[in-house]
Amino acid sequence: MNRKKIALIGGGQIGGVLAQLIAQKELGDVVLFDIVEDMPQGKTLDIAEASRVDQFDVSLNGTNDYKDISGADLVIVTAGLPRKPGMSRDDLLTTNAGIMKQVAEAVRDNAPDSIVIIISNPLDAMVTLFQKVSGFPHERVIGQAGILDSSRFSTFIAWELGVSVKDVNAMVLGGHGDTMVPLVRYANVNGVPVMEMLERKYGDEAKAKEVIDAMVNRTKMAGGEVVKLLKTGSAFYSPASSAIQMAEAIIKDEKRLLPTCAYLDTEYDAGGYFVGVPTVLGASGIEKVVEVSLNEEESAAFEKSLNAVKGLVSDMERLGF
Ligand code: TXD
Repeated sequence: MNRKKIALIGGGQIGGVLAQLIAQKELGDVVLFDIVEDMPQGKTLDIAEASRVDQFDVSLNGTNDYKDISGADLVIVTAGLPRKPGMSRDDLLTTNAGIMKQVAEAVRDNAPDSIVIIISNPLDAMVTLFQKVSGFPHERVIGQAGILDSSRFSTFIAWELGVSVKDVNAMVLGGHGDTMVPLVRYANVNGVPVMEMLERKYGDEAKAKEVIDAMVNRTKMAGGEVVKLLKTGSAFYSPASSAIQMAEAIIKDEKRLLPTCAYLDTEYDAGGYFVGVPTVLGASGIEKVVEVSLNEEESAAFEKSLNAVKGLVSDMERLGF
């Protein structure tokens, strides 16, 4: 059987979960790369030793040598350093941009035909830098954030309405930060508008608005909420699951319509930036950018988020990347 080869660059919290999920779903053979000596080898050996229990036949290998990612079909990047106390935003940007430049060069040299999913923060800037350094076609460099943010929004809606999260459809667009844009108007439960269900639940439009605004705000702050509880590190289960949904759509050529950080040329008047929008994901990566109609308020919110991304990218350029 000609299994896909999936290279994971970064074997930390998210990288380890990615490796295990890929194995359990038998999406492909895994090569887990990290600069920490022997750590990726230990994590992949540990996961592999559960193959009988988890019933998977894919292979897992850990490495500290980029040569071992040679010929990968799909690459998922989590390499980066978390923000340390006293570290400024620019310090973090400089550090992680330096790492991403290194990673992009190594992936370009060892897996030139791969499709790349970026997870590392600051997400929209890291996707931009990876594509710039690697020179890969835009459609083969994709950021993971919108699926996570949309899943968080959907989960909060399901809890509030007491319905199965499986029936909730709610999408978040824009940059992966405080200016992200949960699209309330498009949110529904199997076609029933969420706002209609809230107004019926509370019998009051103002109360329904207050409740949905609270969920929108919780979605925007959800990353920080988990960081505050964990105290060391950030969310890693949900980002990993979100990236696996993208990996599956690409590997199985599913043509899923999913929110991802994608390159926009003329779409959404973005003019050449990577930002979170609805996209169709398939074997060639981003197969289509889906434009949805936005009302005045939504357009203003999207533009504000796009401008935040543009600011981050120009900061990165100011810092020499
Ligand atoms: O959904 C999203 N996009 C975000 C992403 C959600 C949550 C976390 N977000 C970001 O993902 C987070 O802010 C980080 O930038 C990345 C990875 O998060 P993770 O929790 O996995 O970080 P870890 O555990 O610190 O792992 C990072 C690994 C670690 O093992 C380092 O040794 C490795 O990156 N690392 C490197 N690998 C390769 N090459 C270089 N230069 C390198 N430097 C560090």
